[in-house]
Amino acid sequence: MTQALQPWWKTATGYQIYPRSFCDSNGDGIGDLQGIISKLDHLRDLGVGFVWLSPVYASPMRDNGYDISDYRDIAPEFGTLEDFDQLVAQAQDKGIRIVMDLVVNHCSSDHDWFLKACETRDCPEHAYFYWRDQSPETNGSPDDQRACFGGSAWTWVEAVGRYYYGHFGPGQPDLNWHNPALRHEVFDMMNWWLDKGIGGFRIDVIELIGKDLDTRIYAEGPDMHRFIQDMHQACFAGRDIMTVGESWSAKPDTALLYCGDSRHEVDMVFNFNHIDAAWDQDKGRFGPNLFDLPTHKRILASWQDALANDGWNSLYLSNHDLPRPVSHYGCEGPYRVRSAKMLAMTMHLMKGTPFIYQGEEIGMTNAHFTEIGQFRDIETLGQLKEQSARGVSQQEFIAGANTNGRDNGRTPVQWDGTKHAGFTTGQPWIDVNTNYVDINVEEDRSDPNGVFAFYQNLIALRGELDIITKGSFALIGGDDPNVFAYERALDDQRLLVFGNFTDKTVHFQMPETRTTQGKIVLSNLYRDALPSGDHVTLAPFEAFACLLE
Ligand code: TEU
Ligand code: CA
Repeated sequence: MTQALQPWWKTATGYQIYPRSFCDSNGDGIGDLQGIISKLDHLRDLGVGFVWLSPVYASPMRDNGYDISDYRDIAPEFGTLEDFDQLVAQAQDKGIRIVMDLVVNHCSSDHDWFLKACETRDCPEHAYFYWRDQSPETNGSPDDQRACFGGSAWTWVEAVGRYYYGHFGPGQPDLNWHNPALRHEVFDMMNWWLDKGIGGFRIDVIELIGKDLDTRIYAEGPDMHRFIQDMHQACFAGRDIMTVGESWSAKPDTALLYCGDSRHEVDMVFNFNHIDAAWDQDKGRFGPNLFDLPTHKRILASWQDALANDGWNSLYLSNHDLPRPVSHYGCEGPYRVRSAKMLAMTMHLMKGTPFIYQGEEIGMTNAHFTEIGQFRDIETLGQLKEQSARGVSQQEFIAGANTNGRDNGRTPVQWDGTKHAGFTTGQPWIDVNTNYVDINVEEDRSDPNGVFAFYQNLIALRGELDIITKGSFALIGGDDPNVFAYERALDDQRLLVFGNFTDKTVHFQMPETRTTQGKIVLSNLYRDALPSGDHVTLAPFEAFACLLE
């Protein structure tokens, strides 16, 4: 049965670039657009079809660009609009689309809209934001809502005699999406970028744009889907683009409301169910890592089931807010390379679009900072203040931040073994991981059995086997504590995928005795066939995929 041609973003693999840490072309210690342009061949060789480019708009960089002060200009430290147009054109020549990060739940407190709004109540821009008057019962601030990055979510502005709302903090005032004039400004700006030929948008914290502060509903508010449908109608309809909304609230039973084909909202969501399931209830990401494989597998499988016949999954383990996968789920020691490959295979061979985060393709590890002064992330430093006030020691906090803090993924990409890992000829804005001499692109790519080569094969396999993008998904042995195994099926083909998440040799019970051997299509160790019988023995962090026809 011939199936309809799939849109490009269902067969492509994505690659996220955090521009500040990717590659510095002018020696100021900060990555930039020309640095990205200089590395496009690395991305072409890898085989990715699009880049998710974290924000490069003008910004005071309090949150490294997730606080935008001019939506229609490039931050000077990243380059110019001409550099951006050059990036889009040169990437396109290499078959790579540029998907931009769109942060419109909030802007920067340095944005002209906000500066005007703070001067007088009598300008249209004042109503682009959420304001509250002094509330006597709480002797000042309208309520005790805490901001994500520490402190109160409400900040006083003397000139207008009111408090404004900043979900993340005072430097990132929330935009009032209930105001049609604000929505129009945003949609107009989005179309300006889309008309420049970008491949789409990753939309930051999309679940927050429908917030209702009167009823204190912050995520997935009553108007969220209406606003996303407005956005789709105004900007996405009729364009050959990809849109993915970041939602920390989406669940399998709400997923289709965002990305169901008939919803005309976004194509995919980044959900975080498999991420924050391992977070401490009280300390969140700054607590211990509570990872449990059966829970992890069950969550991933629930998303595969929810979007089996409609909508589409994003597949990822890391991004600019998360720790490095080999450190968090795999092994930094003798099995680093093998565990990096296992993690990649078990994520990429599920149904959905995989996203590789910069450095993941060579198995970069967490930062392991030793001093508070090495941390740069606004959230980490905000939480340090809050947790210190609660008596948490610096050493205890550093341990938590090194486990799950956002700086782990923001140390510069390690290109080679020269000073600062070839990232910059200047002083890097954040320390380069000290293991760069051994772990870098040049070193890894020189190894035919390196992580990069494995990702190349994995991405190439996606293009060769329709079963990967079209087949059904079924978890095998969901309760097994060591192995993530699943079966993909398409017509009379089966693809069995196995990944051992431990540093031990383990035996995995097959659900039924298999007589056929099948063909190993990818493995991170040598293996020539799937053994017949009722179990499989897997070496530490071994992974393989076997095609049965
Ligand atoms: O992140 C959403 C976000 O809230 C996460 O930062 C998460 O809730 C928090 O780290 C929990 O510990 C997006 C961007 O990815 C992030 O980089 C921005 O800082 C944030 O929104 C604000 O724009
Ligand atoms: Ca630079």
